[in-house]
Amino acid sequence: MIDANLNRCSEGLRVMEDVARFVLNDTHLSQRLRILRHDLAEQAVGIRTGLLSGRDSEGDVGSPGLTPSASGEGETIAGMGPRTGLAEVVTANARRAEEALRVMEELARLPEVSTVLNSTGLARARFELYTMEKELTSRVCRRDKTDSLHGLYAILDRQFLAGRDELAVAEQMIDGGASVIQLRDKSRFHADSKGDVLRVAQDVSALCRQSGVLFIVNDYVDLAMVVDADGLHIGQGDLPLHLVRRELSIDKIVGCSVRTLVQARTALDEGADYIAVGSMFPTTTKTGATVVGPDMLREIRGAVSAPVVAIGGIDRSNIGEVVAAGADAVAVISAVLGQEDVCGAVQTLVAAMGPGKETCPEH
Ligand code: TZP
Ligand code: MG
Repeated sequence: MIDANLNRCSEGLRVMEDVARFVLNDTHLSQRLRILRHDLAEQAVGIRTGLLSGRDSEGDVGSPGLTPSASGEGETIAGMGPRTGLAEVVTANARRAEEALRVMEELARLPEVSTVLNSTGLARARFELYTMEKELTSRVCRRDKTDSLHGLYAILDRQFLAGRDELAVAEQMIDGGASVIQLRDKSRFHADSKGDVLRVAQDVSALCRQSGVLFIVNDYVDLAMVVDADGLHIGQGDLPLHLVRRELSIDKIVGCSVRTLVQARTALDEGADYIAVGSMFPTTTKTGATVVGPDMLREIRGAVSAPVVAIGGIDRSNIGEVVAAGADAVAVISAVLGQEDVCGAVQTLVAAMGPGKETCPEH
């Protein structure tokens, strides 16, 4: 049992470590997982030869024999079915390692085992692993979302709809090829209008989910939570990042508006998943917006590895400039909502972003 569980645990930890290392490029997290794996191996150093001598893989009644698959297509190894994504791989392997630690912890309570395994140390390792599982799962889920932060980031600003229906406009944005839709409402919900925004947010959230488009709520963490949006976007004057992060579930992303490299670094240090740099050009949409220009975008792009969204005064005439400055995605309000043909406006902008960013409407 000790031999099997030492192997189980280090194998599970190794999978987690490799995800942190090769997928997330996270030195800190992969190092923490490696230390845990090494500490465990160290505990068993004195008994390794004895464990190997007692190993009988062929005679193990639980060895993974080949069994016919449920679908009838060939054979699978029992308990080794397909996984839906990397997050599931992380969960399965964390469980495996945690269970193995628990088994060893129980064995370490026996007098004959307590001389080689330390139950307190194993319990400590298990709790450390629970924390790392949460961190790693969160990072993998959020990375899946930020992977979609390319192309056109269309902002559905309720104050720029000129009487049009939100859901119809969102549909046109999606048809035009938008990769992300953000719901923005700066009315501060006069009187009883918060219920209206909630209904709109619910509808647009469902539409985006169905269409595979990322849905972000601007400013309001409560709305983002209630409608299960993919994430929240905040500015420099909004609730601090660590507070919104605490409220949102671990798979949600948070974007932050910045004007300078210092603000960008601070936002990312505090846990932002992406940043929006603006204003790129003069705009009348946001009062008091400071124009920082594509040069600021270029500087920030060169200094950070997180996705960078360009925003402010961007239209078909200048979108190429911000793409050339390194924008991963381009956020617009008036260039889309200022046009009667929303779908066409989005298509034009997507096409102007250049090859690789263009998409074709599916319906
Ligand atoms: N943040 C910086 S500039 C801006 C925001 C929300 C306004 C973007 O709107 P437009 O019409 O695309 O300039
Ligand atoms: Mg804000």
